[in-house]
Amino acid sequence: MRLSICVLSIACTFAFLVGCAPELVPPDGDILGTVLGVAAETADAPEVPSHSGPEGEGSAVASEELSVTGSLQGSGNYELYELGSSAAGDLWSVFGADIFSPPAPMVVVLFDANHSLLMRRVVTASSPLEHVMRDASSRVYLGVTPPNGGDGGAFRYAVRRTGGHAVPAVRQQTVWLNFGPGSQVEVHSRSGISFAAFDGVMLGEGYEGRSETIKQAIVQAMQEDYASYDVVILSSDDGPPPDGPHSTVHFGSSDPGLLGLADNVDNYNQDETQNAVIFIETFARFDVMRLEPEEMGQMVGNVASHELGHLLGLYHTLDPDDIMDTTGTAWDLAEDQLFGHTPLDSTVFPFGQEDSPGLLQKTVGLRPGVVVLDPSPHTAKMARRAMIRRFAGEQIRWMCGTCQHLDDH
Ligand SMILES: [Ca+2]
Ligand SMILES: [Ca+2]
Ligand SMILES: [Zn+2]
Repeated sequence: MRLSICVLSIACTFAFLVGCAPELVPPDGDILGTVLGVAAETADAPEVPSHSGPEGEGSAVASEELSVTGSLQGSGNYELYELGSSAAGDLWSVFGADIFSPPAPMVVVLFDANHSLLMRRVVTASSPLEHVMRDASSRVYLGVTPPNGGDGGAFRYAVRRTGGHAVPAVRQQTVWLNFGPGSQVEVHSRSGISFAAFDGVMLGEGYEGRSETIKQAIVQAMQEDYASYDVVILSSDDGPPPDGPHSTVHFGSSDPGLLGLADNVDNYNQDETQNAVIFIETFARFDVMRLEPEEMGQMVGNVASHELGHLLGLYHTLDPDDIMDTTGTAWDLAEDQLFGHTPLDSTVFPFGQEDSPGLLQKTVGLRPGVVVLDPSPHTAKMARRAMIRRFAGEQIRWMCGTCQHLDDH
């Protein structure tokens, strides 16, 4: 097997990929990284010279098994290595080599040719990253960055590609929405939480007697968000939990800092029997917005779709119109959000995107009857909203003469 590699060694807070993908250079960004473009065609190719950046260094060797070595410290710093093309059924394995004592845990990711996230893992000496390619990709990139709250440090990884593995089949997911009471519900390895059945008044006094309207809006929002995918969403109002394997989204309780919580980010939905909770009472803080019951239901539904997204393998993104976003305002959260193809939140990786529709399609598959996923309406809607947001922001600045003539006399 031959691997053709191109090393992109970048370790700067605002560095972006150049050379192989010049379109990614932001119009006003600084290009601080240096690119080493090397095509090593044979297993005995010479070692690629290492690049010493201002805050990191890295190198890679082409063979059946690549060795990737570097050092990174501080959040926002990362390195990218181009690993060449890859076929569906290729298994990529990234092992931490135990040469440092102890080796620093680092976030290791794989991106496809579109810089969309394929897999993410905190790699340590005992915890490798493994990923079977669902689709062929003309390029695969390996990314390394220090973990959140971690210092980073030196790393050396063995990167192995072996072909011919079975592509994991897509698998339907059943989800039960529990609006009833909960007893000792365990989520994200927290101690069990108990709560009473959902009631609109938990969201604020203005929602007293509006429980049914709000619940319907929650269920409708979630069913819309997952309408293209093979996800069956059932409500406790329609019956008891299904007999077969299912995940549960609970609606109850409160948390001082959270709207929702999921067991984990379950890459490609390895576990069909997980829990998430939507902290209904926390939403009472939005009572001041005087949202209609339908709007409040939309807001809760966005969060529920977000937590279910984690249970199906989705990470945080940076687009207030996207369901996996965490950066928007409460007003953004009260509007209809969508699964989109959007930039990753920097806490996931400081580069790249998440193609949520693509990942859901590869994980649970399309709903029977949906033949081809057409993301264009979603993409167009997001683009339109982004344009409106920019337009509104500019209008407000233009109309404020005080700011423009603040120091005139
Ligand atoms: Ca899961
Ligand atoms: Ca929606
Ligand atoms: Zn989240």
